[in-house]
Amino acid sequence: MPDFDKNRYAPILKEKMSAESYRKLTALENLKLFDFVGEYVELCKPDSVYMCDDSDTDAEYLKRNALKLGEEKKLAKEGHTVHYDGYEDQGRAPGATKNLISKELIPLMEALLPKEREEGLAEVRQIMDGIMKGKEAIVKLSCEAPSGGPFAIGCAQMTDSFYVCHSEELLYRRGYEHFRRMKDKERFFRFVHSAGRLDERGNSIDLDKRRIYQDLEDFIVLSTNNQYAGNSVGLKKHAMRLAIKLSGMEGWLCEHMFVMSVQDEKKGRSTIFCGAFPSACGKTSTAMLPGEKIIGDDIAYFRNIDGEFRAANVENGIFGIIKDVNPDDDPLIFKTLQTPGKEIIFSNVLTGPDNNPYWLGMGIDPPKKGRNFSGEWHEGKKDADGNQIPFAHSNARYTLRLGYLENIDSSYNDPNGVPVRGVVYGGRDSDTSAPIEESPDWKSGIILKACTLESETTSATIGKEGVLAPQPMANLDFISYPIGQYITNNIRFVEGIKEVPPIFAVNYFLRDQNGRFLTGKIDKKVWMHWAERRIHNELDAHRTPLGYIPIYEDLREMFRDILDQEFSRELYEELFKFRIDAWIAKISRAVRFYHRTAPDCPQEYYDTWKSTVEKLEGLKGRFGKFIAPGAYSE
Ligand code: SPV
Ligand code: MN
Repeated sequence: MPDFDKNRYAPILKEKMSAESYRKLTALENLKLFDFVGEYVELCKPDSVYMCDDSDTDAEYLKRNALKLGEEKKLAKEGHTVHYDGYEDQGRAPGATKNLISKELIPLMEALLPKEREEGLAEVRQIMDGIMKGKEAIVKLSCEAPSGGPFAIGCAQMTDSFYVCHSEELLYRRGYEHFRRMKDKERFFRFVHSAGRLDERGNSIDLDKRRIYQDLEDFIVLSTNNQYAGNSVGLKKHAMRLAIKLSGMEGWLCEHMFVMSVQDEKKGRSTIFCGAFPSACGKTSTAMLPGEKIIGDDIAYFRNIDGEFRAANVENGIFGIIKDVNPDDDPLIFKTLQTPGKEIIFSNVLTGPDNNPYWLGMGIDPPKKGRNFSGEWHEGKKDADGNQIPFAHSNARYTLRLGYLENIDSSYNDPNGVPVRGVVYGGRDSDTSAPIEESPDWKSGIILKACTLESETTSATIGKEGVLAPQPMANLDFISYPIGQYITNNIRFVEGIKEVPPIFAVNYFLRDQNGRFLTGKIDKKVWMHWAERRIHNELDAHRTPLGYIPIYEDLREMFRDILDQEFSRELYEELFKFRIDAWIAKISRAVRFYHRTAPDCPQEYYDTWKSTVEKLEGLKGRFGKFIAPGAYSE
């Protein structure tokens, strides 16, 4: 047991912590944790410090204080609360986010929010000096992925926001007991967050001093003057950036992926998929497809365990986009969100005069006034630039425990993770990629599908929406070591894997000339079942220059079987024609992107992109601009 009484932080911690909190901290016998708490209490100067353990009493304390301090307000239904982030704090803030790295690495990481480490630390530490004055700091321990297995990582959060801790309580597994079992030497992630000075609505005032700085050498994240969960909740995207760095060092992967299982009830088969989609591109709704089972909707760790490709869901809950959650498109989530007695945090929705939450695309007419992310709101309210303020924000969210969902997969808590049989990459483009295409092999899937993934920007990050942006592996916002090396690690991950899962590329956003979506929202269920049956070698496919697509008759039958819908050959031909020019343009954009952002990208990958473009150019002579499904062979 370390002699904590002789530690330089003992006096300050004893002064600011109750005897019980101090006992809980020292009982873990973890000097690194003690020093972490001491160092940041000394710097941030909270009035008091509360140490949580895994008890329900402490979980209640967090909830109660979030309400008492006004960070959350009770809604009409029991257990439901609403939280508001500031008007300019409604999404992740890439402009304020930096990966702190050594000078030598900066030229290799220009597109990855780099900042020289010492300089960044000095800057943010200055902002943090005294930032918690007048407040209580909470120390909450959690565990990413189920404790007791190879995936688990301990996490220590210190914050002055009870909302942040309450969110972590819903989204992650409690970790005090995990820390008790952890040896003193074991690495864990650390996060310090402060919402900073608050206005009368309880929102961060000093947004000019908003910083989200990842120290990738010391595995610690310092986040100031913000509240939106993607900026404040340490275990979410901060931990993800740290985990990506760690996985790169240790030879595993941390991906921006859901984990779900497709159910073939007739055959009694459950097949696990992981899927990467940039924010707001259909990830949660794929993971939550009716009739299938969910394991996680946002972040997955992959490990090779005895030659098996296994994944663990890092989280224990969902921080999901609420826009368009309605009884038709997301029946399961909609039902859960309407159920009293579940502990759910709604954020940045409209609170109506009836004290119920309303959101965009809910399928219900909202009240004409209430409270929203702009404060008191009434229909027609305008912002400072004269633009109408919508009744709810398009990045409004819900936070709930996975365990509330009827469709949770029973394996979601397995410390050894689950065996992955298929990997999906989903982009968002209106005129290039087919609804589903299987790659011929893992490497080609990574280089031609995952690396060329693009998305139109969405409201999940602050900035202009609707701009086509490269999104390698849907992970660009979180990759924390040079991209070339990251691609190589993705390719090499399957070395030694006995059964390498096929890679499928999906796109739910193809449009016709009038801008209308060509596919229905529920059609993704058919694409996923097609992938499932391909994995089990039950279906043939047509060859394309980049992979395999479904045969019309198979889809017609599956649309009937699964959705009770007719699927016309005409629509099939339109959806699955191979768009040669669009693909050449897409690959060329990727090449320009890697030239600009990944000086360490191996020549071999450029050679693949170049030869693919040449091959496609050559096909134009034979086919024209489009290749009809079935017309191509190798
Ligand atoms: C995403 O935007 O990818 C999310 C929500 O999962 S956030 O926590 O903001 O990153
Ligand atoms: Mn995400």
